[in-house]
Amino acid sequence: MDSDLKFTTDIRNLFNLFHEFQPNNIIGIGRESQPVYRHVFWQYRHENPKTRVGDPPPHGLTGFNSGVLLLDLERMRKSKLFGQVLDENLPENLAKKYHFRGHLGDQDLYTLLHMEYNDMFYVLPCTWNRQLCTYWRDHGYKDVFDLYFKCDGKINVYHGNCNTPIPDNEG
Ligand SMILES: [Mn+2]
Repeated sequence: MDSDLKFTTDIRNLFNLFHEFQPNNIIGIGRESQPVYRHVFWQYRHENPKTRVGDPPPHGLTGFNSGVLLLDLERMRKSKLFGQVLDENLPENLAKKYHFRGHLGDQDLYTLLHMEYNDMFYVLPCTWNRQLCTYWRDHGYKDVFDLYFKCDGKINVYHGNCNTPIPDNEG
């Protein structure tokens, strides 16, 4: 977990989401709640107009935010595919295929893997990583911002990313 999170519920309830994993899921992670990967995948989207890559929820491959992660370490160690991620140049090949140049560290890797290997990931509901940063609203994406940012339901974990204050009355 990131250090800029605030829980409004028992952390046990987060751990219990491991039970929601499908057999091939090895990592649980929430969607990125800004259109940053719509931006990063711009060229791929341009060349593949019907792609879901970079599209908003609920049907898009939106990209991930790694502020909250559920890592099934046993499955990660046993996964042949994840072993290839660590040992071979698989990430480099995917980056070429998707014209991907990231800048957000580990979540870029998870995002890129999701484009190719959907079922490696359990997608956490947005209420478990409610990101508050609105940087991209004012940097060219006002028209689609809310499609990404919207998160209905009772928030379990607030994420004050890009130094956004978490209001005191929220949890
Ligand atoms: Mn953070």
